[in-house]
Amino acid sequence: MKVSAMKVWVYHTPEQVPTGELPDCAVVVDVLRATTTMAVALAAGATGVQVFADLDELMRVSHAWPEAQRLRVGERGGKVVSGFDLGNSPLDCTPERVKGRRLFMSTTNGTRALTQVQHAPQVLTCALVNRQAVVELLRQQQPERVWVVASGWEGAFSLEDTVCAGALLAGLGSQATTGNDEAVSALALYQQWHNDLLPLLQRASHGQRLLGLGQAADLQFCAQVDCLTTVPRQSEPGILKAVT
Ligand code: 3SL
Repeated sequence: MKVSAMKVWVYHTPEQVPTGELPDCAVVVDVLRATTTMAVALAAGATGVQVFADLDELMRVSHAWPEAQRLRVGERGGKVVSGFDLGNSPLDCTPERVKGRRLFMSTTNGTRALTQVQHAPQVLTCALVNRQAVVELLRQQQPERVWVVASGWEGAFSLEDTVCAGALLAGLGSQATTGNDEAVSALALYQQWHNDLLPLLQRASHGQRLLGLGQAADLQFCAQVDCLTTVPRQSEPGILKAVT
């Protein structure tokens, strides 16, 4: 009997993603903080998360949505975009705030990474908080070719996204083989740091940026592993819904 194995490629930034081809499944990672916030918001009862690269387009589309059923989430440089309801902190996504609402979201890197792979047949998002839930969904579905796309920071490598890619590979274990050197190094990074994820996030350049903005509690939250069972999955290009 042929045992099918997933093959997993890791890309450190959206810019590294190959053009002209697509995987069976793309998994977008932005631990600090977009994909953590998406998982939290959907777990807390948000009806969906719609992502935008462009703030004007977000305003135009969300304007047509009933006010009581929408939240505008905007982050640039780690700060809330002026006039937006929320600024990409997972701690703001309480059920009181998000339940029954669609989040219209634009962030510096995470939403850009999603746009890069939005035409893949299946698109999921992953963070440390929902890593095991993503592992279980992949195990059930057994896509042959999986791309893990780290959001990075403005085109540069980020420790927190790569360690999460490694955590995903560690969770898949013998069900997955590595497709590129980046995947091997992501796994090695996770094996080295899996007991010290908060110190790693605090050391990471974007972690430092967020600490400088007074977001220490967000780092603590985002460093937690496997505490949510919700997987954000794209239902149509740019729109994520919860799989629980
Ligand atoms: O770059 C992004 O997409 C954001 O997650 C960055 S921040 O953590 O909200 O500053």
